[in-house]
Amino acid sequence: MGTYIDRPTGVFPSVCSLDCPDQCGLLVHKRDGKIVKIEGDPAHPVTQGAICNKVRNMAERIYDPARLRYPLKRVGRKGEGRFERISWEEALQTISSRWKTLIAKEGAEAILPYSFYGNMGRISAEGMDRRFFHRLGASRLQYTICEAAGKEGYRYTMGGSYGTDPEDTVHAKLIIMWGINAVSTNMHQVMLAEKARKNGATIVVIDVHKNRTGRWADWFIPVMPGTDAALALGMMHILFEEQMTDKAFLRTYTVGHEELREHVRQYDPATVSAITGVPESDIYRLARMYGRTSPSFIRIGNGPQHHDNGGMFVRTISCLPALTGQWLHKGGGAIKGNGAYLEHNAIALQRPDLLKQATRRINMNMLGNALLELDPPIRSLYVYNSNPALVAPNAAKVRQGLGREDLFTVVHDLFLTETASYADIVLPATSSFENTDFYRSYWHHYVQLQQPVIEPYGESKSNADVFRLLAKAMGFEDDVFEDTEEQMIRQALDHPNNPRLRGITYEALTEKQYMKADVQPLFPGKLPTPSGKIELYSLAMEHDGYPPLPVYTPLAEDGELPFLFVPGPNHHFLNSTFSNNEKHVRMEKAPRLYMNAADAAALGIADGDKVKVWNERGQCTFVAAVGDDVLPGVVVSQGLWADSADSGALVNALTPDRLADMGGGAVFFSGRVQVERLSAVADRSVSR
Ligand SMILES: Nc1nc2c(c(=O)[nH]1)N[C@H]1C(S)=C(S)[C@@H](COP(=O)(O)OP(=O)(O)OC[C@H]3O[C@@H](n4cnc5c(=O)[nH]c(N)nc54)[C@H](O)[C@@H]3O)O[C@H]1N2
Ligand SMILES: Nc1nc2c(c(=O)[nH]1)N[C@H]1C(S)=C(S)[C@@H](COP(=O)(O)OP(=O)(O)OC[C@H]3O[C@@H](n4cnc5c(=O)[nH]c(N)nc54)[C@H](O)[C@@H]3O)O[C@H]1N2
Ligand code: SF4
Ligand SMILES: [Mo]
Repeated sequence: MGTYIDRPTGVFPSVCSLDCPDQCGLLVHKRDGKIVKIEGDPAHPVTQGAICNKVRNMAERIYDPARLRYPLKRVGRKGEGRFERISWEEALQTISSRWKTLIAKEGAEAILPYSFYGNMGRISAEGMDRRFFHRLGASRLQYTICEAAGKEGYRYTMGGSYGTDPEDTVHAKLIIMWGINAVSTNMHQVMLAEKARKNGATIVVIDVHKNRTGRWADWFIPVMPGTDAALALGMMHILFEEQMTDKAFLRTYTVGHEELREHVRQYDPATVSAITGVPESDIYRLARMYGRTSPSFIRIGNGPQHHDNGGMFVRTISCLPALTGQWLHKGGGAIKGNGAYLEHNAIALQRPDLLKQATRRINMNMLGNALLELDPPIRSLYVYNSNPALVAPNAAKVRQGLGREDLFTVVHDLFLTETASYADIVLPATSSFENTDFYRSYWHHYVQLQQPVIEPYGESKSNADVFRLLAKAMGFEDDVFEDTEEQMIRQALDHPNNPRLRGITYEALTEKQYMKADVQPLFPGKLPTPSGKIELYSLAMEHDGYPPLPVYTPLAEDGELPFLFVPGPNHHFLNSTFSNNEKHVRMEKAPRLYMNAADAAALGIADGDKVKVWNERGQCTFVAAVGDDVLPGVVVSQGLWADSADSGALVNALTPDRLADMGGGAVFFSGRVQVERLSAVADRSVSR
């Protein structure tokens, strides 16, 4: 048989490695050893052959002339981007000798690894790397940039990331997309919802921006940013008042429904309307629709939890399905994330036992602070699977930190990213198609295998290989660094604590490519909450210093500027990935600022004008998109644009780096800004 690499021409099964809930099954077409086409695998039960435009054009990224082929050392100033080719030997020698000296003088905690899920493969993202940094005794990163607040909020209510099986949502009769731009960010949930719609389902979208998803809805409900918890509490008020709750379900499977009923009396529709900007009549209509339709399904998005009150938002919304007993109806319930069903053996994979004594933890959302203010200081930063110079909040601070002359920085990536331009040493990374790894979705219930399809590009190496080499260079003799990818996959999937993975083995995956975990309905059953039930009233929250019942808390103070600024992701990039690929940038045209016509008129701004957006943290420029896609007082942008696009839209220059109410989460969407007209610009074509 041989491996896929040995066969220069053919079609090979694969999986999308990007940080996207859909985790599509792919078919990679190869001719003469090169990828010529990437399409969806029609046999994949969830993704069914459909993939996004981003990945359909992935080959252009894999073979982009700007892709890194060999290690580099910096010869220019930090951030300038001038580098010189070096050998792997020199790169590893430089890193290990700098680190050995540093550790002898200041200890290994002076070293900070910084990473995220640029590649979702578990070995690439949280496998050999963790072993290495545990053994090194480095400072530990808190992985909070994405969904930390919401995950915590959901856990308080439901005990962990357990939701509806998305494949069942075709049976739903009401689907609420709550703060999720699913057409762009979870397209297969949209495909499933379309099937439900053909069977009579209504689709409601609740968002601060009428984007692709809002336009696709049967009913779009605009809300003021950060106020959704109040809307959900208003719905609960009506559900109780109008006897639309499922009393048997509440008695059997929840704790605190009586306290909750009393508590939500204060959230009457008039009060809620004043907070959320949603008319009273719409609050009634939504609550009655929710109270009278079964099965109803809520897809809880990531957007609203990127606010100061994001944890409590998810905590609150996740109580709704219990009120009407939706968890007993096939396709009913909610999804925030489904990662807990597929939990693998992280202890075997990551080997926390290699860490001899606990080291400090550093929140990745405060990277600027960590680099500029920590005592004892961070002296060395090792970045992989992430591009913090673009994606981390308060970019000016982050870049000031990255610019420190005494900070020894190593960046491992496929491209010379904005972050890499600050590195002392840059290492070239393989793409996921060049590696062996396993993948588990945080939305559907499948585990998938990646086997290498193409040879490593130039001298590039996988994350696992680099950490093996670094371990050797550091003189670590532990045999955990000898494990192959295949062995690591076996160790990770051997997890007696999670019987749902039973039967999913390395062998079976090599044969089947994707396998569904054995997930049973949540109810009847016991949740891993302290009470075993859905916690509408949570003693654990009280213990942790939160109100035990869901509440609405206004956003934190963020100065006096008039607009709330919501800079989310866009359709053709994946966070900052693809923002440096010409084709993807062309598809996005230019960074736009969506604003309400009334606000624009007051500021003398016309559709298509160039505008400056600023606050005390920084400034950006956009093309104004004037209309009624956002409420007055709100401005929205989309996309994490590359410096190289010269767009002037480094949106994180404006975002706050304070932390959300739970989990140390990021608050990208709770910043205030001012908008100013720069010039009337000819290019009206890009404003829509
Ligand atoms: N095309 C594409 N797909 C992606 C990504 C990408 O960059 N591009 N990123 C991936 C990643 S890492 C993630 S985490 C997910 C994120 O994908 P989503 O879960 O869709 O999250 P966001 O796009 O951040 O925000 C979702 C929506 O929340 C809205 N929103 C913001 N604040 C509020 C609020 O207070 N209330 C309400 N109701 N809505 C609000 C925004 O307008 C946006 O439409 O997508 C993944 N998929
Ligand atoms: N303003 C604003 N900021 C945001 C967000 C937002 O909505 N608004 N969203 C936030 C969210 S939800 C997230 S998840 C973060 C995501 O932020 P990041 O995790 O930084 O994601 P990307 O920007 O996609 O960068 C991933 C990098 O990993 C590299 N990479 C890919 N595969 C590999 C590999 O195998 N090895 C190595 N070494 N490198 C690899 C890619 O080339 C890319 O440069 O951004 C956050 N930032
Ligand atoms: S980015 Fe998402 S939708 Fe696109 S191919 Fe990957 S998993 Fe599928
Ligand atoms: Mo994310």
